Amino acid sequence: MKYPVLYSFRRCPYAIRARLALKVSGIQVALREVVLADKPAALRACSAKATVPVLVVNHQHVIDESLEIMMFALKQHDPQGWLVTDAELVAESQRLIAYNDGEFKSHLDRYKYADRFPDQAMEVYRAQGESFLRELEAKLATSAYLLCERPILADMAIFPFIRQFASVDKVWFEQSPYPRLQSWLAGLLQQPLFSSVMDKYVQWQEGDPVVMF
Ligand SMILES: N[C@@H](CCC(=O)N[C@@H](CS)C(=O)NCC(=O)O)C(=O)O
Repeated sequence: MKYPVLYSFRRCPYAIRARLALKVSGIQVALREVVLADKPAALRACSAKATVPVLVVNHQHVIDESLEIMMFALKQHDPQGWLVTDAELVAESQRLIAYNDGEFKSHLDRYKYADRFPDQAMEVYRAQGESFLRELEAKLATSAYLLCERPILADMAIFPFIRQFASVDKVWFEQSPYPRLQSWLAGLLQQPLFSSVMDKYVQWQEGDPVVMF
């Protein structure tokens, strides 16, 4: 296999951020669409935790963290300048992404799958998640994107998760007191780059022809 292999799942926000970075960097990969309830043995064989996304480069170099896949891609080619060098921006970007992937993701899961977490009502989980929405809304009051006047790594790594939060109850999100966040999200979703990473693929099976992404 000449190309890196990407194990992906269309709707997974971690996989979306990885595909965004791979696509913008122009790195071609062979895509293997995973169904989480029926993970292929080949995925388990290369990554014990078997989460998606996983990128396998040269048959042996396994990258099984979405942010690391983004960095791998952008370090090779970063035509939109998602990687910044300013130390303060880098630190703030890392802080936001860490909060997103940690506390916010946990609130998001509870809000999205509230029936699986019957301790609290859905609205309680949503309110917990909203503290991040408030923080992002405040950031967008001082710049067009989260940390500066153009989208950088933080925007691209975080918006797939805000998209998922918004989709739980679109009517609620559209009337929520976060107008800047709504426009920021809508703008990023309207980018051709986003639609270019959201094509639908059938579940990959061992022996299938290569599907280029
Ligand atoms: N820290 C990982 C998290 C990836 C992750 O948790 N992906 C979810 C799908 S959205 C997954 O594969 N879950 C495994 C499962 O449901 O079995 C990353 O950034 O890549």
